[in-house]
Amino acid sequence: MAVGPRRWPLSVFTVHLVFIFAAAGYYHSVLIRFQLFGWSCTLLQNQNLPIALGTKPSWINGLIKALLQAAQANVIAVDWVHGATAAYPTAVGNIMQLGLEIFSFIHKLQAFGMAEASVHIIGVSLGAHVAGLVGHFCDGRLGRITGLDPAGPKFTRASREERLDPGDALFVEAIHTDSDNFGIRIPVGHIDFYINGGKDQPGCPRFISSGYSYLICDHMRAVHFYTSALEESCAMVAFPCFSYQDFLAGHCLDCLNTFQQFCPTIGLLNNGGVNMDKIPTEVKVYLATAVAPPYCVYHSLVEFRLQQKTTSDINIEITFLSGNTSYRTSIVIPKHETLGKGLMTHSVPLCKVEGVMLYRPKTWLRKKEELPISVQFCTASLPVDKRKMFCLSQILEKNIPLSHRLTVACD
Ligand SMILES: [Ca+2]
Ligand SMILES: [Ca+2]
Repeated sequence: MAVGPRRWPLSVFTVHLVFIFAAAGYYHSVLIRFQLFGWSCTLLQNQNLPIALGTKPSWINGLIKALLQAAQANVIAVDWVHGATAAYPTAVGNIMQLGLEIFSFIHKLQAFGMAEASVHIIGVSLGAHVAGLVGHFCDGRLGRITGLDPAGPKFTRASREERLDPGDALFVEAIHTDSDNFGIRIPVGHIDFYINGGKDQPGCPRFISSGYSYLICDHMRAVHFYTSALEESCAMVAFPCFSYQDFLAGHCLDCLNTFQQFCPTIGLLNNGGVNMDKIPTEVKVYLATAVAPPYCVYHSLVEFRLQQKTTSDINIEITFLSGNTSYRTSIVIPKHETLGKGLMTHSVPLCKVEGVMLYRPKTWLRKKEELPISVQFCTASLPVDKRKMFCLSQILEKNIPLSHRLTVACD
């Protein structure tokens, strides 16, 4: 791989790979655990920041523990401290050799009866492209590759042979959390999860004064999401869409067209839970999350229909009430239109939401536009099944909140 001569800008990159050998063939009933110390964590030199060399990342034990609990599998962690503790372009230049070493290791395990299709490689950041190289050397016969925020710099314009791509394994998935900085922007798998749009993560610091955390929080959130998903406290289901803005606007409500029905889920389900003979490639899927573990939220469509068009935008605030917790969003019905919709996120299933409050805030408009409006409010959890939609018709007056019981049956 070509390595440019220029010094790479301030950057933090890690090369981490975790293998899962599914409980099959030679290793059936045997749990082999390789936990290697001295994991690499490279913080490139900058006047204001220290250099941390070969520090074992705090998340590695949690990820391995979650993997061992989620699957009957042999887990092998790859320590690459000497290759990764370098300036970023040097580390990038080293990944070919690392890929060959791991390929050779897999080849040796095959001699003991291990099937390539039983291998799942999880690679973090630069490690995702190492996984891609290994998969490329195996002619795409590995079972699965999971890229956790695959590195972006030097890879966005690289050839498919040089970076992770859908040809590298029977199923390739990527979880994008920092695609505006350290992560790759383009899709690189069969399914690409763009968490909260894939650029910035809720709860991560937005100012450089937060130091190290500011630099890596978005990037490393992919690891924390994945670990959380393995712990299976709740499902992280995602939905195909053109963009995150379209997803939030309620334009992408199911998986019928792209995946024939089943929506992809982060975790260890076969092919991400998608049940198709041939899974399409480079499909962007979106989901929103909470700010802290277990991160997952439920997504519901909220929509309003007016009986009559109006000559000004209608703004309506919606609040879901569940116990002492409330979830809020607002919808605009554009002037001269009758439909306005959006997405509500909440940490309990819609069937556990007890009430809904609708509110049309007061604005400085002409008297005529202050008149009560007749609306139909509807909601349904994603993926939307129109037969299970909850609807109610109301007259909304300005500045007068309306509360109503919300009764949606649990599946
Ligand atoms: Ca590749
Ligand atoms: Ca970011």
